[in-house]
Amino acid sequence: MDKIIIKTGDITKENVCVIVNAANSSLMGGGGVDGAIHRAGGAQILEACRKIRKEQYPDGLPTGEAVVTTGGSLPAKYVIHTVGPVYHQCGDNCALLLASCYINALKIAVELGCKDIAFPAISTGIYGYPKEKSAQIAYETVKDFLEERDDMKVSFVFHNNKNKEIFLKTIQEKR
Ligand code: AR6
Repeated sequence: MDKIIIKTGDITKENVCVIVNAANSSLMGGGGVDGAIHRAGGAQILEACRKIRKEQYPDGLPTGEAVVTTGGSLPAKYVIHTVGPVYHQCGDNCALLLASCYINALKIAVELGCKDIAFPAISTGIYGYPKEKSAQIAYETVKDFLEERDDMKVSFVFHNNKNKEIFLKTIQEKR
């Protein structure tokens, strides 16, 4: 399916309308892809996150939800920040919460009028989601969504080849 692109790289370099950040509920930055996005995107992103916290989510962004900010100095125009589930805390809701991250981000991208979006492998780093399980959920969720929208391109951007290979292997029989 050429509406889905699977690649290795640094998501902060993606020249798309919107990239997705695997944030935490504070929206104040952190390590992993979150840290990379804030570093590369500059202070404008943090400023916008502060405003969202103050005006919309004083207690933090709940897991599975998503919000949008400027892309600051990134090539991407926007960043959608979502909070993935912490694998050892989400119990029976893990799959649903992870799928919500993807769905809510895609919905915002449509509202923004974006025709392309790039995702990192949400929750598979510090939050410990098993990569095979996350691959299945991410791929199926995006694939289902794209069945309704043939004008949208979705990239899955992996930080290294190993993670990309795990993803490809897991989804192979579903392509
Ligand atoms: N481009 C693409 N993928 C990346 C990049 C990058 N520049 N950097 C890392 N990854 P993680 P999480 C991959 O830990 O598990 C933060 O501190 C990485 O290899 O960034 O959702 C937040 O503030 C991994 O596969 O996000 C939260 O506190 C994937 O991105 C917490 O981590 C996600 O790893 C969120 O944890």
